[in-house]
Amino acid sequence: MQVFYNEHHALHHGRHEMFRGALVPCVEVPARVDHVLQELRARGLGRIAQPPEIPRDLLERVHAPRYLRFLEGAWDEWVVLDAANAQRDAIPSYWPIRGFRSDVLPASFHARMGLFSFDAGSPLTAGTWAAASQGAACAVGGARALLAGERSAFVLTRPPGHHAGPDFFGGYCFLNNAALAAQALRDGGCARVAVLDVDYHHGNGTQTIFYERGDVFFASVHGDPRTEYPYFLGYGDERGAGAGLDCNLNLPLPRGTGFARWRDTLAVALDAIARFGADALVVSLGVDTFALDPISGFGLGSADYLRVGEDIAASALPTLFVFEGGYAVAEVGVNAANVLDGFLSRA
Ligand code: OKP
Ligand code: ZN
Repeated sequence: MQVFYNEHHALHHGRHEMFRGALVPCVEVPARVDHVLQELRARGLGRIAQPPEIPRDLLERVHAPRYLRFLEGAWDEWVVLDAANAQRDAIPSYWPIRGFRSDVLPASFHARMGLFSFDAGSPLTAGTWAAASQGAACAVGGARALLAGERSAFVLTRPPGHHAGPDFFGGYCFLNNAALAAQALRDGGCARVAVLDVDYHHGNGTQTIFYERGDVFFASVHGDPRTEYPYFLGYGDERGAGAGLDCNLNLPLPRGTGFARWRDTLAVALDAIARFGADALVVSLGVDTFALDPISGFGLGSADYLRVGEDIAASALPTLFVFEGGYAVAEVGVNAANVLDGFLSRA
């Protein structure tokens, strides 16, 4: 399996995230991806492939140009405000919620930080753009591998992507790698693409990007947003709109759900994807469904991930795995590699 590894991922290394009134150490750390790479090497599982340059017009088919311009220059703006800022990451403080204007583009950097984000837990750092844009390039490389006839590929990148929307960052995500891959597959000739999101957290960014489109189906199995992040999207009654009506399927499950019920729910998602008639599948592969994950609440065990890979392979679709969450750092490599091994054993 070709692996598009983001060798610049460690340039994004947040120091602290705002969590319920305290600045706490970031959980989305470079060691996560290092462990996955190490496990792939130990198993002889992947061949590292070079990502292509990412075309600007592809970025702009998924993200708003003014958001991309902001993200690209944000760190430099932040440091110009105060030389001491080089020692701390940028975190938003003000958001234009209901009744505020979001069409304006304030001169204030702090105002634009809020305009383009939805939480205070996703620090923007000196290397955020370099890491995120290189990660997005890896996603495009993976999509092109499928277009060239590969049955599968793995995009091993961070920061993750599935919370990033058309013009906002949050949930540790800045550019939506899975959405960019799906768009690249569409542009390369796949008429219908499905995104299956198995991360513990609802992929609100991916859902929002494709909500009114009938050419990309989004299915997600995740912690019930009534109690779980991102709280304000991911409910079962969100079915898509306009041309995208019935092309969005949310399958929320209560905190504490174990593998048997989770697997039955995955089958529901895979069934809907089969009925949609996708030509290719993008999997937002979060392994924060693991029982020991420090920020999540499902009960999957390491061996269960082999079954997850097997079940996905049974769809018989060209499949691109895009790495998302998974914060039990010591086990994240084994769990992610198990999904790929399970897939390959049936592909
Ligand atoms: C990103 B992904 C923990 C607070 C949780 C945000 C969770 C983002 C998850 N300190 N805040 O979907 O794995
Ligand atoms: Zn997650």
